[in-house]
Amino acid sequence: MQIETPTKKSISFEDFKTEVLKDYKIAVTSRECSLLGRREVLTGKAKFGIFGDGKEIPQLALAKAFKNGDFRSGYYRDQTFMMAIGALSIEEFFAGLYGDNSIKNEPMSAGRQMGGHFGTHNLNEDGTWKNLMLQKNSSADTSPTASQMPRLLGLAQASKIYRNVDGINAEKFSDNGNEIAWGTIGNASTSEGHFWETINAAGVLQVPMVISVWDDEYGISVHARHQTTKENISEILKGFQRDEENKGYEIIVVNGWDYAALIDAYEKAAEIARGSHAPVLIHVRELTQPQGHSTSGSQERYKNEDRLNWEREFDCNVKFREWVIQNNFSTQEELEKIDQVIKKQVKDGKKAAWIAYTQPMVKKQKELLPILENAADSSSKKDAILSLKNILAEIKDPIRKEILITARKSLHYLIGSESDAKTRLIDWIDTYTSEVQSEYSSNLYSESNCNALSIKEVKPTYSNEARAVDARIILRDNFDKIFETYPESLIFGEDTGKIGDVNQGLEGLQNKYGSHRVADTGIREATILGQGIGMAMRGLRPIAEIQYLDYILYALQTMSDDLATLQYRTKGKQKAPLIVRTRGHRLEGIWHSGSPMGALVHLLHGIHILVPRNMTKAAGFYNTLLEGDEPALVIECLNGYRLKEKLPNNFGEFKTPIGVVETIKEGTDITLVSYGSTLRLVEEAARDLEEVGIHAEIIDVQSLLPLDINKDIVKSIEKTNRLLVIDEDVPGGASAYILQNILEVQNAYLYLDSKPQTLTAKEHRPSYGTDGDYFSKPSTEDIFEKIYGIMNESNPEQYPALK
Ligand SMILES: Cc1ncc(C[n+]2csc(CCOP(=O)(O)OP(=O)(O)O)c2C)c(N)n1
Ligand SMILES: [Mg+2]
Repeated sequence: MQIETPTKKSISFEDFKTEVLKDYKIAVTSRECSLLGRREVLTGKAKFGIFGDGKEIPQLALAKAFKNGDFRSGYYRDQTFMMAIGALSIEEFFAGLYGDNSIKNEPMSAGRQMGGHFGTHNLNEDGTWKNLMLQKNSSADTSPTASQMPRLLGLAQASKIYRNVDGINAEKFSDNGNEIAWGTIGNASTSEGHFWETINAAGVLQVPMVISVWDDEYGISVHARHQTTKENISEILKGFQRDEENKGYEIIVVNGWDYAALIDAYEKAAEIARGSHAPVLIHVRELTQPQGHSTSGSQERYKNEDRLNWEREFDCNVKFREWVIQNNFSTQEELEKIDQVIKKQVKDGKKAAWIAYTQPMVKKQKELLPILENAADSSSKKDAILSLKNILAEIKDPIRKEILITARKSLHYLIGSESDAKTRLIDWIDTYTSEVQSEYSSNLYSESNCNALSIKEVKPTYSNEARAVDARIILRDNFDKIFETYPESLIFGEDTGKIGDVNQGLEGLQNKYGSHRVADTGIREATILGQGIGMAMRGLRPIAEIQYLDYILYALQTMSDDLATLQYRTKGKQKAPLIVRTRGHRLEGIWHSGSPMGALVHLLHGIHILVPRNMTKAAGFYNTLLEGDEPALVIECLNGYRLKEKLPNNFGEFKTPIGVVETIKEGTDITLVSYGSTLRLVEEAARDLEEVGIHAEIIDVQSLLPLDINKDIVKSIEKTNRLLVIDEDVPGGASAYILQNILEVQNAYLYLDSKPQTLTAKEHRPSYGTDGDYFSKPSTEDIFEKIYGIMNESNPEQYPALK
């Protein structure tokens, strides 16, 4: 018998039945995981659970349309999808719930994220790319609602680039741009700005993005009437619908319990997106939450009886089961048997995950107990240590924290005593700590051979007759060389394309390299960042341009939550070597002379933050970064484009090292540490100070994250015994961060004869008028007087008071 439903392809009844029953098993397995998962939380074995129950059936349809090379960017409801593509087993699901730190047991995030946050391994052990065309890919989830959206745009745009740009080695990433980026988002999360920004941008860019809205009418307890105009996302998006005259979206509405209709919907969406690169929105309605939002709180508090009854009836698994029986794919009895087998499988899988999670720690507990006993025997505080030991011995499945607390508290009782037993305890604590600490702290940055810090400096070279040119020319000619050398590199941003950026650092390059590689974008910083992240995750080398540093705040959430955490939250299994280019520091007014470097440093650990003092240094950073595999933010000096710099003759080759400071003036009396635009003022002040007999040494830190990896600043302080850190951030901002490093990490306090100080901008934002900077940020006179004051205090005879 041949049947026509539900796909257009005609397949035999038997084949279709096999597929339906396979789906049924996945749906039941996933549901059973959710049910048992909740129990694990209620019994205290897991802390928190957020599950995919009530969303199973649409995810099976999505998985059918999902091909190798495709990417998902979704959220915590997608366990069924992950199971359907073979990327999540029962054991792994529970390992995630327990927060197991072993990447082998918990491949999604090695216990770094809550359960329900998914991702695939896209990198080899050495940090190089796997062949992403041989697997189904999921970018690593993040918890903030809609934070998956900006990245989704870039994942989709990568296909557009691969289809339209010649010369890129796409073997591991693309087959002529046929890959779809599939997004998922909850109905309530569509209220976020990121959703709207991404939807508009994908419509403009016409990229193969299929976004599914899982609509269960709620966002935790808040009903759609508080979330969405007309309570209907597809209705209000109708203006985006494409037609004969205009490109736009294909919008599909389908009920989440209707297996056959869902398969049709996803097949149609895939055809459109793969073929024409038009984006598609699938509004999946009438979904439910059988167990409520998560394990914290119960839905009975905000759903009435009618709603709860409706949810029971329209539970997608219940409806699917009815459909399977009605269409004679199986019988009630057969399905019950399947259900029983799966219940047992899930229970067994859960047990196996618990054992795999707890056993290594039980082993350590057992190892520690006799060491504690021996230590107790050798101590006058025997009873106290034995009591700690006994408490630990009683814990059935101890976690690392409990084991280490016991060991360390016991050691505290041994202060002042000496014994072999104590030495053994100390060794055990040190070994165990160093063994496990990396499970929690590794991979914030790349640990591969091409991490940015391993790339060596290459100095710019100059011909004898080298001219001094407007500094923007140096950037332009260097970018030219970059685009010539790296076909996979591209740059985009506001005014980046046609006019070649607002300061013409890209002048003429769109004509030369085409509008896919040197591109204008809409005014939408968060998704400019997202474009970069997504494309970088698919093997391209994007440079995302944020027009001014003051506007990076729009993109900061995406940088901080997504880009900065990517390596860490996947324990090095995904990377996005995105370069973010912007310009800032002093110029004019609140929104064109910001230098919020402390704020950025604090929020962006995981991204290199580079603050070149001129355009040659900046160009050198771009060259370094393109050879590495890490994300970075490069802040060019906004007032530096028209200053003259000597024209190098090795564009594309000279490299500014990352994390290495540079001494730009030698001196013996005081060490001045600064960066960026402020440095020119520091240099001026230092020249003036020479006139009064003060010889200052000036150090340009060049990169804030990481900062002075060779600890060179302290070497200068050993000589000068005095320190002033100068910048134009607020008091306690980046200058305090630098000072903390110099005092605490580099131990400079050992060599100081004067109070180490900072000189910063005022705590308000810079005023606009022509003298706004003068009264808001440190001036040459401020710097001079501050330093003179320090010298006066140390030797009033030689440096009599200024006033
Ligand atoms: C930016 C942000 N705000 C708040 C939260 C807390 N939060 C987690 S899930 C959620 C509701 C999301 O609802 P919806 O998008 O409809 O997805 P559902 O859980 O219903 O599938 C909220 C408010 C969050 N994770 N991120
Ligand atoms: Mg919802």
